[in-house]
Amino acid sequence: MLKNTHSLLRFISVVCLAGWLGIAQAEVKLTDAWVRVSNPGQSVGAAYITLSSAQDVTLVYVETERAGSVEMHSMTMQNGIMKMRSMEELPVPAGKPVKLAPGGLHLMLFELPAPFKAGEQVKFRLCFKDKQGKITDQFITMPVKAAP
Ligand SMILES: [Cu+2]
Repeated sequence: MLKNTHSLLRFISVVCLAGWLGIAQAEVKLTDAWVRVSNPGQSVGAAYITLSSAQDVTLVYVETERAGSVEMHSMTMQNGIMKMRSMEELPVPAGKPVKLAPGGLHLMLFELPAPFKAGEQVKFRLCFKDKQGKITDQFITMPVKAAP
């Protein structure tokens, strides 16, 4: 009986370790995520998030049911004019969090079927590619908030 209990415990700890290693491999930490409130009739919106990863990964694709398409955009000032640029992919270097926030990098949401109202929760899928080219999906629910 004692012997069986011991091997069961060992079995459980091996399973847990494998699960932990699996998560540690690919998981990107997603924090400070939110979607900006949009006005009725407005066809585009924006979402923001901070991405942190223990290894080099690249954000290659984003989607949500609440938009026809999602693009990664950078924003820079050029001669006093804000310029947005669509990015094919967004690198997230190991140990260097990438902050998407108003006035800078953002997720641009196109073809909104309905406005984003404060307090709503919006599900997103983010696809990350690692150095080996392996793609991992991550899901996050972002709250809709007015810009601070
Ligand atoms: Cu944009």
